[in-house]
Amino acid sequence: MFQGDRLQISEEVHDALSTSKPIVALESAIITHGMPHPTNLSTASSLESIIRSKGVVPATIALINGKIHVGLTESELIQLSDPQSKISKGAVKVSRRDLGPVISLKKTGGTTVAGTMYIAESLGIKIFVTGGIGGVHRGAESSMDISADLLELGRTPMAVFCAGAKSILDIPRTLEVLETQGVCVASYGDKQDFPAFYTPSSGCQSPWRVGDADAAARLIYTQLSLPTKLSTLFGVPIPSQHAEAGADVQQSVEQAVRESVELGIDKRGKEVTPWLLKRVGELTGGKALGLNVNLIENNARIGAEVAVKLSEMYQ
Ligand code: PSU
Ligand code: MN
Repeated sequence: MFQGDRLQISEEVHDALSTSKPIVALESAIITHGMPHPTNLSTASSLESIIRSKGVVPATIALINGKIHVGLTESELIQLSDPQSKISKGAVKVSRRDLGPVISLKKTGGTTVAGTMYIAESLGIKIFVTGGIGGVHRGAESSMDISADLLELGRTPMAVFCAGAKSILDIPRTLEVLETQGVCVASYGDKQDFPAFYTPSSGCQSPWRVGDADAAARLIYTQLSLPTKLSTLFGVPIPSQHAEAGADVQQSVEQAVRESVELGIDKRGKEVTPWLLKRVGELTGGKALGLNVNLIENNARIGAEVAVKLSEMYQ
C-alpha cells in the first residue's frame, strides 16, 4: 500500500472503493505522450463519461508534482493534457521503473499500462481499460526493446481491455512473451483473432476467446480466485464499421516503422513508441487519431459492462 501522503484519491473513487462499486482504471501516458492536444483531453473526458454512463466509476491515474492521483478533477485533466501548462511541461512517461524517481523528485507524469497497473492493483482495482498495450518491438532480437507492460501483466493481477497491440510492434513475439509471463490472452467477441489495434486481426490467434461480458466476468473472477491471482488480457477488435479505414492506416504504420529504423529512432528506448504514434498521426492526416478515439471508446464501453457483471459476482 502507498503511504497516505503520497496518494490522492478522488472522493468519487474513494466512495466506490469503500462501497465496492465497480471501478475501471484508466492510464494517462496516452494523455501526456500518446495523443496530441486537445484530442487527448476530449478523449480522456469522453472515456470517463462512457464509463460513468454504465454506472461504473472511472479512475484515471497520473502523477502530479510527485503525488499519485487516482481519479482526476476536471481542472487536473485540463492541465495534464495541455503540454504548455505549468504542471505538464516536461511531463514524464511513467513506467514501473520511473515511479520512485518521479515521486521523490516531485515531478508530473502520465502512467503507462505498466505504471497504471502497479498503482491500480495496489488499491484493489480489478479492471483497466486502455487503447493498445506496449509489446515486443520489431528488431527486439537485437535491441531487446520489450515493453514493461508485458512483464507487469505477468506479475500484477488485473484484467486489461485493449484493442490488441499496434502493428508498430512484433505481434507474434509479443504473444510469445505474454505466454512466457503466464498471461491469459483472450479475444473478445465472436472471433479468435488477436486484434492489431487499427485492424481487427493481426494474423495471429489468441489462445482463448470470450463471447460476451458475462463470459469475460466469469473468466476474470476465476483468474482472481486462484491461489496466486492471474492477469487476463482481453483483445477487443476495432468495431467493424471502422475496419476498412483501419486497413488504410496500416500502410502508414509500416512506413513509420521503416522510417524509425532508417533514422535510428528504433534504438531510443522509451521514445520509440511516442515517436511512432506521432509519425503515424502525421502520415494519416488525423485519420489514425480518429480511429484511435473510436476504438478506445469501444474498449471503455465493454470494460465498464464487464466491470458491472464482475461486481455482481462479488455481491
Ligand atoms: N500504444 C498505443 N498508444 C499508447 C501507448 C502504447 O497504441 O499511448 C502507450 C501506453 O501508455 C503503453 C506505453 O503502456 O505506450 C508503452 O510504452 P513502451 O513501449 O515504452 O513500454
Ligand atoms: Mn521500450
